[in-house]
Parts: sequence; C-alpha cells; structure tokens
Amino acid sequence: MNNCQRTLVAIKPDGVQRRLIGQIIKRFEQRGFQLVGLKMLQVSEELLAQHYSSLHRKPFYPSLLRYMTSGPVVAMVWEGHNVVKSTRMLVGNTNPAEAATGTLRGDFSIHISRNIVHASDSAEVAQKEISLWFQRSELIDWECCDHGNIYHP
Ligand code: IDP
Ligand code: MG
Repeated sequence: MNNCQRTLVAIKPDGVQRRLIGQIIKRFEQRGFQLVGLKMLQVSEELLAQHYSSLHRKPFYPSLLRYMTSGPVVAMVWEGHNVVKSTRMLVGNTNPAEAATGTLRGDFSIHISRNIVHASDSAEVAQKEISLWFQRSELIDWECCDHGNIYHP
C-alpha cells in the first residue's frame, strides 16, 4: 500500500458521554481504515500537558484541561493509505460551526469547546501522539481479509 500511515483518534469525554462511540468508530470502519489500537482511559493532566503542549498559553487551556479530564476518553490508532489527512477531513473543522455536514464534528457537535473527537494533524505529529498515548505492545499488526478489495493488490 502506498503512503501507509497511522493516526491517533480520541473520542473526547463529550463523545463518550453522549454515547457516540459506536457511530464514530463506524465511520472509520465503513471507509475501510483498519483499527490497530483501542483503549478507554481517564486521561491524566500530565499526558494532556504533553499532548496539547502548543496550546499552554491559550486562554482556553485551563478549561480544555477540565473538559478533557471530565470523564473517560476512547483512544484509537487507525491505519491506512493517507489516513492522517483523510481522518482530518472526516473529523471536520476544529470549530463545529464551520465544520461541513457529513463530518463528525459537523454532524454531532455545535460549539468549539465540545467538539467530540481529536485527530492528529500531520504524519509527524501522529507518530508523536501515538507513542505518547500507546505502548508499542498495545498496537497490533494484523492482516485485514478485505485488503485486496480496498487497495490495488
Ligand atoms: P484540532 O483539535 O482541530 O486539532 P487545535 O487547534 O489543535 O484543534 O485545538 C485543540 C483543541 O482545543 C480543539 O479540538 C478544541 O477542543 C480546543 N480549542 C481550540 N480552540 C478553542 C477555542 O477557541 N475555545 C475553546 N476550545 C478550543
Ligand atoms: Mg490539533
């Protein structure tokens, strides 16, 4: 497969509380991407400080920390051709008010402070985020039986 990538996707506490886990996972499965890691966790402030290291000076940072620690998160690693960019398009604009209908944020959220899902924004960032959120042993290399119908052999 050309340009095989992995990306981190996290269903944020509002997505979990609103019982959207299944609907969000469904969108990645129906597209043809492959799940290689999945766990539910209560995220620590230490992990978030690293994850959102570029946002520490933003005025909304304290409320972002409160939001992201307000309940469990479902973290996933998805694999496939061009998965980083495709996932950002599937997730939609950071601000749900600007997110297109058909995207996860555009379909399931309204306000920037509660935008239901995280996705890595570049291949380089994806690698950093995956190693921050997952141990190597938590990621599974496996062959998906429909590979030949999704990709040119
Ligand atoms: P992204 O999640 O689309 O990559 P980032 O700019 O990396 O967007 O911001 C990370 C997260 O911080 C957003 O998903 C959102 O939860 C929160 N956030 C960003 N901008 C604002 C804001 O202006 N007000 C409140 N929360 C914000
Ligand atoms: Mg971001």
